[in-house]
Amino acid sequence: MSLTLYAHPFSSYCQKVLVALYENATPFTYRKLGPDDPAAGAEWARLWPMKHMPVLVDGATPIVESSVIIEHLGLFHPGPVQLVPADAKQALGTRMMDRFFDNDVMTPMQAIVSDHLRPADDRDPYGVARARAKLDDAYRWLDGAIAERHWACGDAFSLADCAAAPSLFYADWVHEIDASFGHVRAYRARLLARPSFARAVEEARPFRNLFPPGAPDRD
Ligand SMILES: N[C@@H](CCC(=O)N[C@@H](CS)C(=O)NCC(=O)O)C(=O)O
Repeated sequence: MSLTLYAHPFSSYCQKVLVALYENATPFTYRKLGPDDPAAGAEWARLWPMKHMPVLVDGATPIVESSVIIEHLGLFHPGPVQLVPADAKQALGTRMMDRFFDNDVMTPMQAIVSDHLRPADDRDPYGVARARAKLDDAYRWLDGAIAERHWACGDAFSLADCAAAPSLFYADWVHEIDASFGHVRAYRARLLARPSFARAVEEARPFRNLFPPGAPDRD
């Protein structure tokens, strides 16, 4: 069955899925969402009225939720890089780290970014301060968790690293990872050097001017 991805290159959750696709050189049709292609946007809204990206269509079946999409790819379009371990017990650890990156890094990062999109009178300094504190908690915990690991769950690149790459990439932009969290900084650098994520970052580079808080001049 042929695969079609509705996504935007600058979106963190879309990058998470793009990393999985690039890891295995999985062929797909890229329907880029944006003002240049209103037809793609209309198809996407029909496929998933919640209007979250990314959406993958496999044949005629839409699949939503980045983690589910990556699990789907592993089951129906496997490649040499197995992103979710076949062993059910080992897979639990991978899914736990995937949830950590989505819930504890991506969510507070998005809260800070979204605050910049609010009208000036409707900003939420309390929510932003809480999000910054949550990111510090996440960085602190992660620094210990990965101290002796190359990737999020050990030696093998996994679903959890697909989630980690864009979440740490953008989280560091809005709330810099303190130098005292050296393991997290080094892990983020390893993710940036991974060819699949490096490609996603390059493809997103032309959109940096759209980053609501303003993109830093690095990475
Ligand atoms: N839980 C979803 C989250 C997807 C998500 O939040 N995507 C963002 C782009 S990074 C989005 O679609 N934002 C627009 C919206 O939620 O209306 C997933 O894992 O796919």
